[in-house]
Amino acid sequence: DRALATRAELEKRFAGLSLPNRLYIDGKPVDAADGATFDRISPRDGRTITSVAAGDAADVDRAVAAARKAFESGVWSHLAPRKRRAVLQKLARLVEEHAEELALLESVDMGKPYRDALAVDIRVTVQTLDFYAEAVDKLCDEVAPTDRDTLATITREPLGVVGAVVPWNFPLMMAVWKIAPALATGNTMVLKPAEQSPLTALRFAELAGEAGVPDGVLNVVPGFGPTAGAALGRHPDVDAVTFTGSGPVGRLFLTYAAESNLKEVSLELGGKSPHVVMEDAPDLRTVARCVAGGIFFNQGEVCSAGSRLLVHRNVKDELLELVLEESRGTVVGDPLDPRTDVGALVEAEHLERVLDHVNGAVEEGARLALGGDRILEETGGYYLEPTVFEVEPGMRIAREEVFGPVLSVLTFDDADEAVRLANGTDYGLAAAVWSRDLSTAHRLARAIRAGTVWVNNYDESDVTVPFGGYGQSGFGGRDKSLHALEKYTQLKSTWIKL
Ligand code: TXE
Repeated sequence: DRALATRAELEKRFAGLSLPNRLYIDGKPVDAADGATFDRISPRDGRTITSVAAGDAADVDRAVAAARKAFESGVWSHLAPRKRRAVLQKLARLVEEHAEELALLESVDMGKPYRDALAVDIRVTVQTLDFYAEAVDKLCDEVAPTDRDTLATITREPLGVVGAVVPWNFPLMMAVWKIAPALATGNTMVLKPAEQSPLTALRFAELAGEAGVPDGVLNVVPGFGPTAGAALGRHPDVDAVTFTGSGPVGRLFLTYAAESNLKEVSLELGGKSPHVVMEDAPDLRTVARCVAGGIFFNQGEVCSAGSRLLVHRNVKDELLELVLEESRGTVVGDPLDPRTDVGALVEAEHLERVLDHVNGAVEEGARLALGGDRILEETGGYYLEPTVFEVEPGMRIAREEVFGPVLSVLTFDDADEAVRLANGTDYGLAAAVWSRDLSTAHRLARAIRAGTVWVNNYDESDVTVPFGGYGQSGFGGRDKSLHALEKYTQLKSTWIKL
C-alpha cells in the first residue's frame, strides 16, 4: 500500500528529526529562566513528542531587551532596504529547502494533513517572505504639496519592537504574515507562538539566523497565554502588538495596552462566515464542493471557515443532498496519511469544546443531518466526523464560532432575508455569494458586512490581497498585501524651511 508506506516513511523521518524545543532569544536557543517546560502532545495519537521550554515574564523581558538592543543599534533598521530584501529572500529559499521538514513539524504538532501543510502553509509562507522582501525596496516616501518656501516630507518609519501573538491553526503561515512585513520595514520582533504549536516558529527562527537575520531581530518565546502572552501584551518597551486568536483574548490585549504604554494593537479574530446561495446559483455540484471544502479544510479550524450555509428555499433540498454527498466523501484520518482530507482537532480540550457545541445544538432542537461523533478513538487522536446541522437563526450553533468541521444550514426566501441572516452576527470576516446574475452578486457583495466576499467561489486567496474583518472580527489594519506595511510603520512629517 503506497499510501501507508508514505505514512511510514513520514513517521520515520519525523523520528529522525531533532525537534527545536528551547526559546530563541538574541540568535540563540536558550532555556526558560526558571527551567520550566511543557509537553507537546500530538493530536494525531495523543502521544508526547517533546517538551518545550515554557517562557514567562522574565524570558519575555530578555527577548524584548534583545529586540530593543537590535533595533536601536540600527543593525537591521538602518540597513539599506535592498539588503533587508536580500536576507529575507535568502530566508524564503531556506524555507523552501526545508519545506518537507517544516510541513512535517506542523502536521504532527497540530494535526493538519501533511499534504495541506506542504501545499498551503509552507508554500504561502515562502510567497509571503518573497512578496514583502520584493516590495520593500520599491516603495518611495512622499513630498507634500506645501508652499514654495517649505519642503514637507512624509516618511514611513518602523515602529520599533513588535510583539506578535499567534494561534495554532496556521502556526507558521500566520506568524509569517506578521513577521515578513514587520521585518521588511525594519522592525524587530518577539513572537509568542500558541502553546499547542510552537515547533515550526522555533525552527523558522533558526533558519532566519542562518539566512543572516541579525541576532535579536527575531525572537521566539513559546509559553502560555496568561503568562508569556500577557507579559508581552503588558510590556512597557513593546511598541505594538499584532494578535490573531479568539475575541476574548483580543479584548485582553486592548486592556494590556491601556494599562501599560498604549502600544498599538491590531486584532484578527474569529468569524461565522456565510455562504449565500441564491436560486440561480451556478452548478450546484460546484457549490456543494466549495461548501464542503470551506468548512472541512483544516478540520474547520479556520477563522474564515464557511460555517453557515444560507440557501434559497427552492434549491435547499437539492443542495443539501449534494453537500451531504461531498461530506461523506471527505476522508478523516491520520494527518500523515496522504489520503486524509481532515486531520485531528488540535487538542483534547478543543475536541471537547466542539463536541459541546454539537451536543448543545442537538439539545436546542437543531436537526443533525450528518456526523456529530468522535471517531478513531482507538488511535488516541482527536478526530471528529464531518458534521452538518439544519438550524434556526436564533440557535447558538448558528451564531457562535465552533472552530471545527461543523456546518449549519439555514433557509431563506428572498435576497433581503439572506442579507439579514448573513449580517445577523457580531462577526464580519468573510462571506460567499453564489448567483449567476451579475447584478444580484454585486448587490449582495456590497450589502454583506465582511472584510472578504467571494463570488461564485470560496477561499480564493493571494498574498497580494488583504485579509481581515469587519465588526468583532478585528481591526487595526489588515494582514497580507501592501496594506500590511502600514500596520508596521508610522508616518513622520518633516518640515524644512527653505
Ligand atoms: O485561542 P486563544 P484558543 C477561536 C476559536 C477557538 C477559540 C479558542 O473559536 O475555538 O478561539 O482557541 C494566546 N493573554 N480562535 O484558546 O486563547 C495563546 O497562548 C495573552 C480563532 O487557542 O485566543 C495563543 O498564542 N495571550 C482564531 C493566542 O493567544 C493569550 C484562532 C490564541 O489563543 C492569553 C484561534 C492571555 N490571557 C482561536 N490567552 C482565528 N481567528 O484564527 C491566550 N493567549
